[in-house]
Amino acid sequence: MTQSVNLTLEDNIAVIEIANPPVNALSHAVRSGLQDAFRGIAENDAIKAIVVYGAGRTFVAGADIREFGQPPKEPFLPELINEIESCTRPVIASVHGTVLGGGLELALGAHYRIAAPKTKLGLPEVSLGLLPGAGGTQRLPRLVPVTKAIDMITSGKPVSANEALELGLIDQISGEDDMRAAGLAYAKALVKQGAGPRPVSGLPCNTPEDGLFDKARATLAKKARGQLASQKCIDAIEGAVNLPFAEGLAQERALFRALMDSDQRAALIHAFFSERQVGKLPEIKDVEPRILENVGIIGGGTMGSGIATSALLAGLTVTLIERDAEAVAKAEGTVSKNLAGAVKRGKLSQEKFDAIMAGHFKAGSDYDALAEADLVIEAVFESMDVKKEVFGKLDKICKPGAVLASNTSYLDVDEIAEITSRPADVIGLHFFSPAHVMRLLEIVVGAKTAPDVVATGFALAKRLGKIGVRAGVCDGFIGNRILATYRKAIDGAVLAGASPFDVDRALVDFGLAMGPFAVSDLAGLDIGYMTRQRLAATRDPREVYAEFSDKLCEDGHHGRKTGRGFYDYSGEQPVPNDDILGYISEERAAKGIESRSLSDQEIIDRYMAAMVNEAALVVEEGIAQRPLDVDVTLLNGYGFPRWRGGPMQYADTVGVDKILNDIKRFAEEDDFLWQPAPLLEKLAAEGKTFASLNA
Ligand code: T1G
Repeated sequence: MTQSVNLTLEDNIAVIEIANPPVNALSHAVRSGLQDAFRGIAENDAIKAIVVYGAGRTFVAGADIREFGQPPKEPFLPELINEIESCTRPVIASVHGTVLGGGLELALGAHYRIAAPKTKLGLPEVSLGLLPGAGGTQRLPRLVPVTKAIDMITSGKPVSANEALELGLIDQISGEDDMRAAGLAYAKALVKQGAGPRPVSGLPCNTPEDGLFDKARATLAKKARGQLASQKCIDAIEGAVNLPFAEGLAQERALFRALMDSDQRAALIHAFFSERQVGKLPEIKDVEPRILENVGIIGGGTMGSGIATSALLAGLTVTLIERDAEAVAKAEGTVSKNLAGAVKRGKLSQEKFDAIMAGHFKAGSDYDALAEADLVIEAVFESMDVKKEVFGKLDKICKPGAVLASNTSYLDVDEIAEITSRPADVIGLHFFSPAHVMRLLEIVVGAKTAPDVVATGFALAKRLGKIGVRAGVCDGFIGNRILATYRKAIDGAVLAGASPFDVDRALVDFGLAMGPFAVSDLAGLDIGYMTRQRLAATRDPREVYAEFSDKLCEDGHHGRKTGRGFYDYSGEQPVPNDDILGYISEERAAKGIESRSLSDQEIIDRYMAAMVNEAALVVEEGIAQRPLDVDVTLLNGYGFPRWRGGPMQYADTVGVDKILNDIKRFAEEDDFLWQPAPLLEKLAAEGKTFASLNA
């Protein structure tokens, strides 16, 4: 027996403990240990039943994802589960925590299932670009309705123990959390009743409604556009209904193997591990974060109220400061509305809502209320003068050791820090709107920011359920700096001959939730306009500057908020605002550009080459610590399609040399915008990947 699987005997019941922290993943050692245990049991007729449970915080949370991409080692999980299921004595899975993927499949291979009250059970493989490849697509529809099996497997969402009991996925909910004891008690009761093995594979598959599978395929073709895994999930489940178990299982395996070899699986697993790696930085290793209970927020606009909502949902105490009673009341209303939305979505209980509003949330206009705050986040107007005035006040009022943070989205955090007497306590915390929804938090580290203040930024991100990414100080940090460049690239595509609507369509087909021009309409064209005006004085005269967005804005069309921008929002659905085509033709003429048609692929190539090239500069300048930091930023703050893993993963997938060749191709049209980053040239010359820099 390996140390990760321990077999003991209690009277005539065999008890198997899986102990492979932190999540009891089904590593090769665990699979071997389980096989040895069951083969030993098969030799011992005195054993009347078998209990399998997990040590630590959870039963098995899945196959060991770290083994993916390596040659699989026997025993393979499907065969092991079949062997367990064929055991001649009843097998009881006694589960708790997050019973996911291969963990749930292991439990389905058992004959009986008992769960602790707070257990979550699910098959999230689709979120890794896979499908349940150890019998899950075959056994689940034999226990629950096929529509529910499709929903669980294609959404990857877990169900609670109560719902699992209602569905028949489990047989009992234990009255305790000691799952060794609960499993033993259940096993003894079964033996007493004379209950024998009850293989799920022997059950008939539930009958699906007519046309269910094709309807599901059509829905997923829209909802998970371009993604392979969810379509293959449907194929596998359909096999469970139409084929004998063994054949359905064989088909599942073939579909699983096809997905395992896909770029989408590599990208999604890259995203999974990158989001766990991104907070691991030498500069904060073993550094204790400062206390984080009492948060002050300056500014109750969309961002300030969103940040307050996020902090309150995480159980922090919040004091929000606005300039006058009217603004305070407005902010209180926004926060209350945000929290009420969380209650409606089941993310917050009514009791907790009442407690927050009764005591954890205060709003006012007196800065002195921040004297005891552990952290103050400034979220006022994006003007350096205004921010300096706020930080000057905070410096006088806040207690020693309080962390002073700015939510600025591009301004110089060092310049802000310099006007305080405590630059080591100053940091940037760039939230993304809506702040109580978006997972990304750019943690902008100034030249003098203390390591424990950086650690506090990451501790805040974790507490808020966000993903913190360390960013250096530059205009736009990581995400907005890269965005500014790929926006220039698509403006260039429009000047060359594409329409903004061609660009949006091509990039939505590429996997974006919304096209960039539609996004700028949503954000407000005046926002981008102000940024471009701010940078006008320092703009290099060699830059080919696209003016059509400015003209649209100067004509009063600021996007959704004024009813017109690149699109016209006066009807049921937004429609292209063809007036913009006039601006663009005039501009091409004025610039002497002979327009030509651009393929969707060229639009995508321009967009991605610009994004990857600027990202390479961001990495080599140390603004982002590693390429994976850029991927995590673009995935969690900018809607980059997760099944492509992020721009750096995309570049590795298509080849760094392809990106470089594209840049050289576009440089013939504009050799100022298209200048290859030295890091990109180096990697291409050495035949290396961006991933090679992620160690
Ligand atoms: N394999 C290997 N390592 C894993 C792992 C896994 N399945 N799950 C988590 N870890 C590591 C993770 O990288 C981190 O490591 C540590 O455990 C804590 O994780 C055949 C093919 C279980 C809800 O998709 O959703 O089964 O950073 O920080 O926030 O059909 O981990 O500490 O070094 O996320 O408390 C299906 C994935 C696999 C579940 C816990 N299972 N894991 O969340 O901790 S595919 C999953 C999670 C499969 C079968 C198929 C979460 C969690 P480190 P954490 P957490």
